[in-house]
Amino acid sequence: LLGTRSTPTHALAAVPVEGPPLTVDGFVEAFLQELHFGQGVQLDRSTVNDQYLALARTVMHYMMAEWLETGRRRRAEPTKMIGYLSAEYLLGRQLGNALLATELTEVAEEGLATLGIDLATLRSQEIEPGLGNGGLGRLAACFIDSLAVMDVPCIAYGIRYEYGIFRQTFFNNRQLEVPDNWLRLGSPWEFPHPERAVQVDFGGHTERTSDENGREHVQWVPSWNVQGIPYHYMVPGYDNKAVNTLRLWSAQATDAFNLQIFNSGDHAEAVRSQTFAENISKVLYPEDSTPQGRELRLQQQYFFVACSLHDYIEHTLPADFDLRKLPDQIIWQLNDTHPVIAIPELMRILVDVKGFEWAEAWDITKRCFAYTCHTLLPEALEVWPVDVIGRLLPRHLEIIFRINEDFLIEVRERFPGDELRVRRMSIIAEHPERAVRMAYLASVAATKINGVAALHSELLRDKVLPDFSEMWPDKFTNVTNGVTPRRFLRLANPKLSELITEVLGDERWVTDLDRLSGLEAYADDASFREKFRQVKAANKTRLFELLKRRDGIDVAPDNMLDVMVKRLHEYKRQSLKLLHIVHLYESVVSGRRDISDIVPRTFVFGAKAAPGYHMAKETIFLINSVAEKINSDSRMQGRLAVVFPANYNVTLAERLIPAADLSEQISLAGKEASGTGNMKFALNGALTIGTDDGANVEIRKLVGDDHFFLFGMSEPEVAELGARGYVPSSFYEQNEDLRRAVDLLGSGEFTGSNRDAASTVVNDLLWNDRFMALADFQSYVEAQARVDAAYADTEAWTRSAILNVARTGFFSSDRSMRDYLDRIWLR
Ligand code: H53
Repeated sequence: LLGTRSTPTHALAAVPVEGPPLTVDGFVEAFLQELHFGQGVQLDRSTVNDQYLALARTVMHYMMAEWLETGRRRRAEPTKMIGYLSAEYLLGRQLGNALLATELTEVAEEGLATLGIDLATLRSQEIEPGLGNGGLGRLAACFIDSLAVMDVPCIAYGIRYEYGIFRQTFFNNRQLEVPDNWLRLGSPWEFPHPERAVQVDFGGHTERTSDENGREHVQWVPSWNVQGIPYHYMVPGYDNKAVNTLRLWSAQATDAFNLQIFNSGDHAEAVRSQTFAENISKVLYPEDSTPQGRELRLQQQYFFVACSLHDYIEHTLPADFDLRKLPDQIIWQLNDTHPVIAIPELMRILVDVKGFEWAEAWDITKRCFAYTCHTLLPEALEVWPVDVIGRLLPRHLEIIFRINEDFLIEVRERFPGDELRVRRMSIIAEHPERAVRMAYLASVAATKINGVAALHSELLRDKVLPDFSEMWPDKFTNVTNGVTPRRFLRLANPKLSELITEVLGDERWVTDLDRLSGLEAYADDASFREKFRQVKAANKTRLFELLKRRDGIDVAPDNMLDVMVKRLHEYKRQSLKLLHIVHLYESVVSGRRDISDIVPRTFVFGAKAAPGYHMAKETIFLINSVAEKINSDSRMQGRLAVVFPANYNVTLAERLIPAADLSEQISLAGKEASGTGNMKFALNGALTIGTDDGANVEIRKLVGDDHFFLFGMSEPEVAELGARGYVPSSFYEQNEDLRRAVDLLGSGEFTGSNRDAASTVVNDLLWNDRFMALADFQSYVEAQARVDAAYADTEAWTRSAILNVARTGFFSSDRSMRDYLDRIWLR
C-alpha cells in the first residue's frame, strides 16, 4: 500500500475529461444529479446543508476537469515547481471563490433560482476552514491563489487539522474558546487518497554499521510510527483553466501499530494508541507569532514535512529520477521556521536511504530550500531543546549536529580567532538550555532568506541575523507581502469591483492590479466620487445587517467606521486604541468637550487572543467592558460607539474591510513584520492611521503623505528610547490627557467598580509597557484629530480614499509571486 507510485504500470489511453456544460440547464442537471445520487435526497426533502454540499460538489466537477487537464499538461512539459511548506493555510470559505474561478456565479444563481433555491443562503451555510491563526496562514492562502492564477506549478503542503482555530465567544466580557469542529457538516472541497498514505517514524535510536569499503551507514531504528493520509484540495486559477493542488496530511494509526496491541488482547490500549497517533493532526496550536515549545507541535511539524518530502520524491517524481537533479525540479519554500525540520529530513533521505555521500547530499539540499522569516520578535523564533529533538528524532539531531560542525568550520575559516562569533552563530544554543535554533538552521541551508516587507527585510538583515548577512550578503532579499485581489476585492467588494470595471472598461485589473492606477484620474471627478461614496455606504449597510443578524449588534448608520482587526498581541497595541477611546469618552463626561464637537465614530475591534496569553485576554475583557459602558451611556448619543463582534475570521473580514473608513495599523515601529490587513483596507478605500512599521511604510510611500495619517516614533527612535531607558510613567505624569485616560481606565469605572479587573493591563502600561504605547499616545491623539478634520471634508476624504485604491495595486499577491520567482525560485 505504502509507496504506490502514481505512474500506472500498464498503459491505458487517457480519456478526455470534460466538466458538465456551462449552461443553466447543464448546471441544474449536474446539481440535481449530485443532490440525488451524491447526497441521496430529493429536492423537496433536502436541507440547506444538503443543497450546499450538492452545490459544492457540482462546482467541483467543473474544477476537476481543469485540474486533471492541468496535471496532464504539466506532466507533458515538466518545469521546476514550487513546494510550499506551511503549517497553516487560512483559506476562508471556498464556494464563492470556486464559483468565480469557474465563471459559474451567474449560471449557478440562475439555475438554483429555477429550483427555488437562493445562492446567497447556500453560501452562508459554509463553515470556513480555519486552518491558520492569522497573517502567516492567510498569506499562504493568498500565495497559492496567485500561483494558480499565474499558472505556476506548485504543490502546497500542510496539515489537515481536525480542529482549526478556536471559535471565540464572549461571556461576561471575557473570551471563551469553543472548539472549531469545522468538518462536522461535511467537507465537500477535499478528497482523500488513502492509497497514497505515507508512513512517518518517530523515536527510537540509531545504529551504525560499516560496509566492505569501510563506509559508515547509519540506520535509524524508530520506536513508533503513524501514517499520513493526504487530502487534496483544488486551488483554481482565474480565467486560465489552471488548477493547482493543496495537499493536507491527516494522521492515522498504522495497522501494525494497532494490530500488535490488539493481538495482545488489550483492546482499550489499542484504541488509546490509535488516539495518540491521531492526536498529531487533531488541533491547530492557537499561538500566533509566539510559539510554545510543545512536543506535539514538533511532532506536527515533522509529520507534515516528512509526508510531503516522501510524497514528492516517491510519488510525484518519475521512478527513475536522478536525485542529483532535484534542485532543478523543485524549490521548497519554508514558511517561517515551522517546516525547517525538512532540511535534516532531506539529508536523511539522501544519505541514509538513497546512499549519497554527505558532501553531495548537502550540496543538493542547500539548493532545494529557501526560507521566509515573518517576524522580528526574538521570542517568535522557534528553538527546540536538544533533548526533545533527540527523543523524537534521534537521527535528525545527529544530522543537525553534523551540519553545525561543518558550518562552524566554515565560520572559523572566514573569521579566524573570532570564537565569540562562532558561539553566536552556532545552530546549537547553549543557554538557557541546549537547543536548536531553527532560524539559524534555515539560514545555513537556504539558498535565499527573505523578509516580508522592505523595512522588515532590512531589520532582519541588520538586527536579527547580522552575522549571517555578513557571511552571506547575497542570500538576503526582500519580498513584500501581498493579498489576492480575487478574494479581497473582486469577491469581498462586488459593488466597488463593478464600479472599477465600469470606468476601466474591463476586468483585466483582477489579474493585473497595477491597472487600478487608471482610477487616479477619476479622483477629481465629482460624479465618480459620489458613486464611490454610495458603494461605501452600501457596504456599511451590508455589514450592519450582518452584525445585527450575527451578533445582535446595532450600529449607527452614519458614523465614521474606524476598524482595528487582527490577532490580539501586545506589540500590535490594541491597548493604545483603547486609551484613545477612553480619552475621547473622558473628555466628554468630564465636560471638557461637548459631544457635538466629536466627529461621530464607531470603533470596531476584531481579535482572538491565544488561550494561554493572559495579557491579551485581559485586554479583550477591558475592550468589552469599555464598549459596554460607552454604548449604554446616553450622553454619547450614539456619536461614540464601540463594537467587538466575536470570532473575527476571514468570513467576517470580507464584510468588514469593504465597509471601513479608517484602518488602524498602530504597532510599535519595528515590531510588525509586514501586516497584510493594512493592504486589504487600503485596496478597499479605507485611509490608514499608522506607524512607520512593516508594509505601512510602503503603503504610505505609494499613496502619499496627504492620504495617510502617520504618527509615532520611527524604528530608530524606538531603538534610541529603549537604549536611553524607557520609563512609561514619566509620559503618564507629563501628559494630562493620558493621565486622565489611564486613571479612568484603572478606576473601575468600566469594570463595575472593580479596580482589580483593570489592573493587569493598566499596571503593565504604567510600569512595563514593553511596546511603548504611552510614548506614542500624544502623537496618536494628534493624528486622530487630523483624521477628524479630514473626515469632515467629505469630498477631500473621498478623493483620498479613491487614491488609496488607485495606488495600491502593488500589493497584489500576484506581484509578490513574481518577486519570489525572480529573486528566489528561478535564480
Ligand atoms: O505573518 C504575516 C505578517 C505579520 C506577521 C505574521 C506572522 C504570523 O502570523 C505568525 C508567525 C509569525 O512569525 C509571523 O506577524 O506581520 O504580515 C505574513 O508575513
